Amino acid sequence: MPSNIAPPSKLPRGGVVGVLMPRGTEPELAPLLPTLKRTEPQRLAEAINLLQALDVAVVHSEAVTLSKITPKTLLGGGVVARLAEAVQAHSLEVVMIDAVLSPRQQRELELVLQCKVVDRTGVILEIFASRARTAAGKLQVELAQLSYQQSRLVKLWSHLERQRATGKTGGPGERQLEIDKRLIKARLAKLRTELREVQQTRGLQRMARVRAQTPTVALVGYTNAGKSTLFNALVGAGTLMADALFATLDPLMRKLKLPSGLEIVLIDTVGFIADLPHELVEAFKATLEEVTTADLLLHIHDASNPEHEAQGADVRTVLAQIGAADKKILHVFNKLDVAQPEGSATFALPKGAVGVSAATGEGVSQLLNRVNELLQEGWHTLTVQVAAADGRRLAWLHAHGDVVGQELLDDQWTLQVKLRASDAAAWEKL
Ligand SMILES: Nc1nc2c(ncn2[C@@H]2O[C@H](COP(=O)(O)OP(=O)(O)OP(=O)(O)O)[C@@H](O)[C@H]2O)c(=O)[nH]1
Ligand SMILES: [Mg+2]
Repeated sequence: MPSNIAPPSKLPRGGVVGVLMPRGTEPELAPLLPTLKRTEPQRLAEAINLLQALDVAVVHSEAVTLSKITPKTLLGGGVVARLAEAVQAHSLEVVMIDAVLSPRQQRELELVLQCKVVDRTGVILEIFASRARTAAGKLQVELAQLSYQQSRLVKLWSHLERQRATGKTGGPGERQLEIDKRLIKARLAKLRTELREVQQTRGLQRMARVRAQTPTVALVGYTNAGKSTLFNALVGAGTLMADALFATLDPLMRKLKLPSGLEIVLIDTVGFIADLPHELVEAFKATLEEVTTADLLLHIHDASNPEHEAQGADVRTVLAQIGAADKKILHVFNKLDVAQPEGSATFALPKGAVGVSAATGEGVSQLLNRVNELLQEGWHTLTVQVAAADGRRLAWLHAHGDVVGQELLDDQWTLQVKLRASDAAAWEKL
């Protein structure tokens, strides 16, 4: 396969990176820049934050003003020359341009700067690639990367076609593009088939059934908020239900028992990022669907990040985009151990929110209790009688509900059970 069908740009782990943040007021620049509602220093910090999620060292960063777009390199000659000096001076292996680059601009910049060049979407794709754990997740990332490249190839292609129309020739590059387009198309079709097959495996279907019966709680939040750390802390504080199926098929999903005895499925998700490229929103629909079907969302905020409010707003935007805006949400402020707002000793929690430190375990058991309460809001408490020999119905009650009281008298159990409204109705029919 030709090299330009490889992932856009592999960033070296532990590598040395520079960030360049173009800014400008030219209208034609607008579609190329992130639409973040951030101040400039915040936007630069955000770009660096993205790279740090990939364990690379950012040693040089700057904001540059573009008064016009230079088609070949996006950046003007003076900026490129200065950037080339920075590449030399800091031995940069990669330069991230916090904007949208065309494939041609990317290649041109790589030639001039003599190092890898990656744009914002490229970095985000790499973050998702590094986070994908399951077979389905990996396939989805590859799909996203390919459709990203396809859209860029198509842009380049139509550009060349315009050139041909004005009398300039396309030449061998044009033929290569045609081949690349066909290869990508074939690979995309194959990936889609593989993804369908993976999703149809019996294990995944059984897992979906278990999830449908058990309340599910999904952790969502901005990248780096501490979701995965908190996921592990919560799994440690509850009782992990040994379920090999969950462990092997999806390391980001665990079945556990809360201290009250209520069983839940806890789901970690990939972090949200402002300005999520639409290729990713599409390709990650399956991952995000976990969120739309959950009974409760824990929106994890990084209380130690001075931008946590803007990040929280971005997460709400994405939740709305995927149709999860009306979900029951508990706001959880994490990293309380390092959150130190100016002039006050403790972090001021918004009303109804819970504060935790996934690192120290502070607040984690209170969080589980709050999750328990919220999940059981609107549940019905029934008093039922079941023959002690009726193992099937007893097992059903324990699997679906929270048995809060029980008494055995003459081979007959009297149980107090909390059940979801739908389960209470199902019980009547059982
Ligand atoms: N001090 C402190 N650090 C924390 C806490 N929770 C998480 N971290 C750190 O924050 C960083 C990000 O944590 P993760 O759990 O990977 O964050 P995430 O939300 O899963 O990130 P993505 O998967 O990229 O969305 C790690 O370096 C953690 O060690 C906390 O309570 N206190
Ligand atoms: Mg994570």
